[in-house]
Amino acid sequence: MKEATGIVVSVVAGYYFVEHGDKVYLCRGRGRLRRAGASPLAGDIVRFNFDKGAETGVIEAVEPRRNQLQRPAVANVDAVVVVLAPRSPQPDLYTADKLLAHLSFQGIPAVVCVNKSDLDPGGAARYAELYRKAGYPALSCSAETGQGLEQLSALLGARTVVLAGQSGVGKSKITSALAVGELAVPLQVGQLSAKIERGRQTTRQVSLLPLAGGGKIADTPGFSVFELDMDSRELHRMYPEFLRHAAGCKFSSCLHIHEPDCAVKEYVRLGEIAPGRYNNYLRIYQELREREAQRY
Ligand SMILES: Nc1nc2c(ncn2[C@@H]2O[C@H](COP(=O)(O)OP(=O)(O)OP(=O)(O)O)[C@@H](O)[C@H]2O)c(=O)[nH]1
Ligand SMILES: [Mg+2]
Ligand SMILES: [Zn+2]
Repeated sequence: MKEATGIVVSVVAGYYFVEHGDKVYLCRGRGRLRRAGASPLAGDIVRFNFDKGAETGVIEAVEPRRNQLQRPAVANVDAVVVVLAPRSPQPDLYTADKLLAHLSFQGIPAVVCVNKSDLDPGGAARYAELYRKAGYPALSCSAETGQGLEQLSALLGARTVVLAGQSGVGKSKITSALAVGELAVPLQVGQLSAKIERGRQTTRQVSLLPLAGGGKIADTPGFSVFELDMDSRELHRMYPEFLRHAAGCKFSSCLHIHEPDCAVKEYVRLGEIAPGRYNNYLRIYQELREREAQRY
């Protein structure tokens, strides 16, 4: 028996694919991990045992996580790429802004990627500029023509990233364009494939695929509505462009809504802060307020 440290690159039907060196081991987890509610996730750094020369092993322990996404369940995420398209589908900036706020609250850096630039180059550039101006790393690309993919790959570098965004924006196509090769699948998986295929019906499979810069990328299915879990008074701090100007507000507690002498509102009026971002802020704030009111 040999002990090693590896990273979980895929979870399928109760099996863990653990990458160590240039090999992937098919592992089960110790029962006590599950009983302790500490089942490994994709992205987890784990200690596992394997027999020399074997491709299978057993996960003994999971290292503490830096962070954890719920949907998809991925640990130790360095950045989430929020993918939009200028059309087909029409961009839902309200949901994008809500997701960006959520990520900021979780302390997970965001990158904005406007895909399908081939369908509307001007529109794609404008959306990318909108988010760059707000303070996010943002670019436009086309997974269809390849335009901008090198810049995206360079931006992601050695990070572990997850793609998120509306259904149909091109997350899966970007993933296959950026991933270098397939997930190295242990030979043993062939023998287990029938079982794993069955598991696929019920288990949402997450795989971290290798990126050219040494990082890893996970695709996710388009998300539906999700609830923000923060105090309404915290929301304004999730907007990088508000933070940049908030020092100019009369009140240090300014939420940039009804307060007098608000620098943020002034910058919105001047067009320095995108009115669409500000209006989505008001809308999300109102939703949080309503939820809070229902609680009491
Ligand atoms: N014209 C054009 N079409 C694209 C581009 N990227 C993806 N598509 C197409 O858009 C459709 C949806 O792409 P997917 O990659 O499946 O989208 P997705 O974001 O993974 O969607 P979900 O898995 O449903 O969340 C497919 O028909 C793709 O071929 C692009 O850059 N340009
Ligand atoms: Mg997809
Ligand atoms: Zn203000």
